[in-house]
Amino acid sequence: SYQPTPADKFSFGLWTVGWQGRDPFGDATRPALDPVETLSRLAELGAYGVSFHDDDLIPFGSSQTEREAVIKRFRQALDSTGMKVPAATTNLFTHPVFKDGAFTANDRDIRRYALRKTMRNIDLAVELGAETYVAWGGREGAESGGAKDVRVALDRFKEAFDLLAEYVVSQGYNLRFALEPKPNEPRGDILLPTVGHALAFIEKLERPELFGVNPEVGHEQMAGLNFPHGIAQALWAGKLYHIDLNGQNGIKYDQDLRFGAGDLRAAFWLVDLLESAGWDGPKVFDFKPPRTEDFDGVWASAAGCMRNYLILKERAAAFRADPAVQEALRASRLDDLARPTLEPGETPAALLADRTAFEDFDPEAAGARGMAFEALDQLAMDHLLGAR
Ligand code: GLT
Ligand code: MN
Ligand code: MN
Ligand code: MN
Repeated sequence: SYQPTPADKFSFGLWTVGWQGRDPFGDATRPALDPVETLSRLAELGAYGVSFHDDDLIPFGSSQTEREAVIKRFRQALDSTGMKVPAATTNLFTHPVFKDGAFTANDRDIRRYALRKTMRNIDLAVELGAETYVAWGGREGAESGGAKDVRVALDRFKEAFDLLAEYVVSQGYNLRFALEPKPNEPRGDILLPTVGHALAFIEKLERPELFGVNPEVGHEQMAGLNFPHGIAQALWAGKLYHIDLNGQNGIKYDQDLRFGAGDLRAAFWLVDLLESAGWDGPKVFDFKPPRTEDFDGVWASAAGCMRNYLILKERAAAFRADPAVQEALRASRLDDLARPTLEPGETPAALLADRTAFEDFDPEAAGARGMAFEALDQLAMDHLLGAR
């Protein structure tokens, strides 16, 4: 059945269904949603949890008393709906103070403010049970070359994450950070633009074990990259700490369509990968119900994200279980790829002594062997389209 349950661990950002449809050319098309209503609507649809930016829950500029009242009411709604908060994050992009970034803003006082704002919401995230802290540096970037000394900005980025990691450790929090790459929008160019950039950056931090990535489908696709390949490399590196699922049609603005819309084949291979890798973290939808929609459309869009994941999960399982697919995988020599290229303990000298590897190797014959990938891919297509 395609009916989600909390065991499927589907989670949504409060800002997703709560998006009011404001874009650079048009005003809001929907009123604000009460986060408490969001919790009950998503729970009814079968979701597991929500994540939030500090300002999604507690409006920017709230007094301490207002803040406490909001948190108390939200916590009660979590208890009554059974919804979880697997992750949280900081809004470091909406207020004009962050127009040149937060952790890498040229202005030092703004960088210090950004750190304090983040530390404050880390405390709340941990109180509400979050084990992952997402960090999307949407305004960490530039529109012009002279405006940002990128090497120096990366020093400041590292400084910020090293401080936050030290804070988390000193507080004894069970919390890891997931850095979210995006190539552009809202800045002309954003630092850590892809999964690969973020993975390399993490290795320069003082406590790399506390940092992984939060790849978002559309963000890699905005850069023309293969999302399942990016996820595979993050998994291979042991660095997939969170994932943002949505849909995107190629290299254009960040569409944040519901999961399954956009590049459907990439979505199929992504679900196949997550399921075969045994990904047991939450499956988080970071999408925007289009501004054409009223609230019925918003909840239909949210339900569609989960339904499409479950359909693709069933289609991927059918693909893997099909004997014709297993035969086709062998014909394409996936089993051979799984075999180490060298014998156990084989040295460079031993490889040099192996005449079959070079002197007696026939590159013409090997080059003439077909790979049978088209037949394999058509089987995948048949399963995806429900034709097998
Ligand atoms: C914002 C962004 C998303 C990030 C969120 C976390 S906020 O909507 O476009 O991709 O995941 O800050
Ligand atoms: Mn995201
Ligand atoms: Mn996006
Ligand atoms: Mn977004």
